[in-house]
Amino acid sequence: MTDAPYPLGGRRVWVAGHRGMVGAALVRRLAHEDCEILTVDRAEVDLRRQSEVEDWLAETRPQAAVVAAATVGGIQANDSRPAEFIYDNLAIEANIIHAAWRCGVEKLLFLGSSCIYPRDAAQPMTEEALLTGPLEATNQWYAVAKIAGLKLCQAYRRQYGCDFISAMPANLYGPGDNFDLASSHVVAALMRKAHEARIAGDDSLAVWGSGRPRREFLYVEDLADALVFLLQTYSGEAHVNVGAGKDIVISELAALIAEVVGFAGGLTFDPGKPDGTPRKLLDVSRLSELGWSPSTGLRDGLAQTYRWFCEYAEP
Ligand code: GFB
Repeated sequence: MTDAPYPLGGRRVWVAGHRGMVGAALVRRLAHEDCEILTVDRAEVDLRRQSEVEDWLAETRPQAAVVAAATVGGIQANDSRPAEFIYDNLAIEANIIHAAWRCGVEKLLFLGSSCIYPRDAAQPMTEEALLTGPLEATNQWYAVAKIAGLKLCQAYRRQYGCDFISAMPANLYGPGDNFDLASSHVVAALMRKAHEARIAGDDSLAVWGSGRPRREFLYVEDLADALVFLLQTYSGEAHVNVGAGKDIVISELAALIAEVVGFAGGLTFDPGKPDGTPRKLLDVSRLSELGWSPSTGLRDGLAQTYRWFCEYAEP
């Protein structure tokens, strides 16, 4: 994409959070662009420490940066570790965005989440739904931090003219996901549980909550492609939703995962666990009008994720 408004060719691009599922996918995707990819390990730079972030940026001088670093987790992790979810994320994004301005980073892409929208937002959720109602209680801490990150980008754009943009993805899954049952999101959790249930010969798979909430799932390789597209082509104060364009009921997702994994037993539902937001489907018209759409269907994405799990993550 050499005729893009911001071609990456020849540029130094920092992926903050390259060990995470999103950052790692972005590094794989950026390898197809003619750019230099910069990364730094947590042991070297703690992104929650402002001076460490400033020193790193002053030394390495990237031209573009993607804020894929974050403290993330599923519904239970969000609900039980509110201080970490709000503090870590506020600190990481404030440090990176402020230092990026000071070091003259030309383009910065901040990553949020679809949980920034009100719990009862009309579906599908347009970008304009932001701050029109109360947040979902289980992840309000993370959501507030992500809203602040988006607002930081807007503020630095308005006051200093920085080309800082934000993308809000749907629920993500794919290679590199976290399969730890206490902190994982639903896809990784159910995949691991179905895998272990098949091996153990169990007759049922435990699904948290009622199974009735609906979620939209985006394959992480598709997200990485969208992020490269936005970096190169989009400049604006408005944030951009990135989604698959359709959602699925959790009970159906569980059945689909069981099928992909080859688990033939039934499903049980645990009402002791929270359902969270009833539905989270993004309106992706803005992104499709810009010219991007996803290419991986849910079944294919789940099959590829399961192959990755069996090869690299099976405990
Ligand atoms: O993926 P998940 O943890 O995140 O849960 P959220 C989605 C739905 O799947 C919820 C149900 O209704 C869960 O109750 N679920 C069923 C399970 N079985 C399981 C299971 O074994 N593990 C898990 N984790 N869920 C998170 C937010 O919300 O999504 C974050 O807390 C972030 O802030 C992230 O926005 C994308 O979609 O509910």
